[in-house]
Amino acid sequence: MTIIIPVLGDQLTPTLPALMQADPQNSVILMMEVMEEASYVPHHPKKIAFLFSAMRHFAVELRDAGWRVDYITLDEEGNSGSFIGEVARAIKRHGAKAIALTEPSEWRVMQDLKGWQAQLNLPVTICPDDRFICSADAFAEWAEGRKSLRMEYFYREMRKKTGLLMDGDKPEGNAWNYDSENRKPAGHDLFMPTPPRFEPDAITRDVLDLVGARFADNFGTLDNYWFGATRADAEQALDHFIEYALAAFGDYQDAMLRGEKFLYHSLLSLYMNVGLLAPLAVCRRVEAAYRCGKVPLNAAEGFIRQIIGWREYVRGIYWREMPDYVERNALDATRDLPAFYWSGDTDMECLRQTIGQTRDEAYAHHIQRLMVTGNFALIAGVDPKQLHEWYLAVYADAFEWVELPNTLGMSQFGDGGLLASKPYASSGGYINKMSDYCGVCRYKVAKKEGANACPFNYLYWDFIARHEARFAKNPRMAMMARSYGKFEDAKKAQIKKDADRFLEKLS
Ligand code: FAD
Ligand code: DLZ
Ligand code: SF4
Repeated sequence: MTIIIPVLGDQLTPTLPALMQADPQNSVILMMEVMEEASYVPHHPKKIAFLFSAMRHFAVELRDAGWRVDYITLDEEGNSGSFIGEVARAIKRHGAKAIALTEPSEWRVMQDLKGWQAQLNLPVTICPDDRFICSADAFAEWAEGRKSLRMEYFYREMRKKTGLLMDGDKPEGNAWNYDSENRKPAGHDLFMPTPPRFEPDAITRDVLDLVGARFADNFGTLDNYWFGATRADAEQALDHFIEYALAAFGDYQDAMLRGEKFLYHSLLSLYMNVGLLAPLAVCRRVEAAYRCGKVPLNAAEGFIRQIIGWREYVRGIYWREMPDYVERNALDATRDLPAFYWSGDTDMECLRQTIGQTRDEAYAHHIQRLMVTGNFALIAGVDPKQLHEWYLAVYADAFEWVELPNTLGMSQFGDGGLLASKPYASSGGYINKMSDYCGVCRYKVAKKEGANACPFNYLYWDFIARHEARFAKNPRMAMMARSYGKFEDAKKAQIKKDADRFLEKLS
């Protein structure tokens, strides 16, 4: 009896549960490039190219390991454009009697898949995805009955569970979190590691031609394509990060510099998110680098926290809160996403830099996403769903399970504080402290009012004003609400005037 095993674009792991329980003799692995997935948001061409190239290389890896792989390219004649359409065609081609696959990472695809059995009239087995440290059920159990779901407490559980950076039952160095040491601004005199570039091979070149021809109108450039495509490439990127960047990762995690797109960041999210690197194995390598004295504790702890803490935590939130999570808009923000998010055409240097490098690389680091593009949208009152669709489209590592809680929850406070204890809103002062953007900006970061003042300055207070009553009840925002309340009427009126003028021009 032939069984079809669909392997989706972010399931590029040889030990995938659906593969582990299959017999290669009677299985056909089905991999599909389909328009439905390639266009549910207008993905950055580099993201599509990365997915297709990694998928095609994985098909080679599977065939070399003895599997039969049926690979459908996007331009193949008869490609129906959808997962179910391609599974139906494959059933006919192979006379298959059953389907088995690993659960998809996104709600949208899971819902679709639940209808397959009835629509295809064949048994469909869905295996749980074991590539995470905390399953969705275990997260729900942890969350059950808690008044607050702060990541920090979840993270401590994950440290205990994995034993990472533990000294018996105590945290290494006697503290769980070294974030306070991780806020140094960077300068151009620092040595910046250059991330490894992977020259496109014949497979990737074919993909680049295809994507260039089919997705030329999408935001983003294919030029200077450098992403890896295989497990070996991803391992090399990890080695490089540990060798050259990890030691300073903690110190400069929040820094931003003009022209320096990567600083000491790992650029590993895209490989982990598609299954080319196992998150726990990555963390064990980082811990080993600390244990042998190669990197300091604040770097290793800071990095491991992002993965076994934030990455696992946002996935737990996603599966617990979907499907209505995507519709939440606690701050009633309704402004359309400004057009410059799709062009980079703005005279605010911080946004110009961040959106420009997003267009060029399908990458921006966490603080650029959170405190530049996210912060601006938050204080300008942009509709969180529109912003979510932008983030989902423009980053090579963007999959809804990780992107949505980060955007809607952490960055936009759209869930009303389920994920973040306070909105990540700031005036220009924070950006000025952590970057060198403001020095060359047409706006003056030190100016609070008038046409030349940094827009983040008056938009920040306008944001506080719009939500004064709500923030007065939030222990972490009450001080700002009180400060605003004490402003003289003339100052309040000026903030409103500047914000209205700016926002009117924006729309
Ligand atoms: P590093 O800075 O080197 O961090 C190491 C690793 O930690 C990352 O590779 C990633 O796997 C993990 N990590 C760090 N922060 C987070 C976080 N907040 N949530 C989950 N994992 C984290 N990350 C994605 O993988 N996909 C997304 O679509 C995505 N969208 C985001 C949207 C917004 C608005 C924000 C604020 C953050 C988003 N993040 C997303 C989290 C984070 O910005 C990226 O993981 C990180 O920038 C990826 O670059 P890196 O690999 O160089 O990370
Ligand atoms: C992101 C993406 C894109 C652009 N294209 C495909 C594709 O053509 N085929 C595929 O299997 N996967 C693709 N992906 C990744 C999927 O969107 C991802 O695997 C699912 O969303 C998981 O729920
Ligand atoms: Fe951004 Fe304001 Fe600084 Fe300009 S002055 S770069 S707008 S924070």
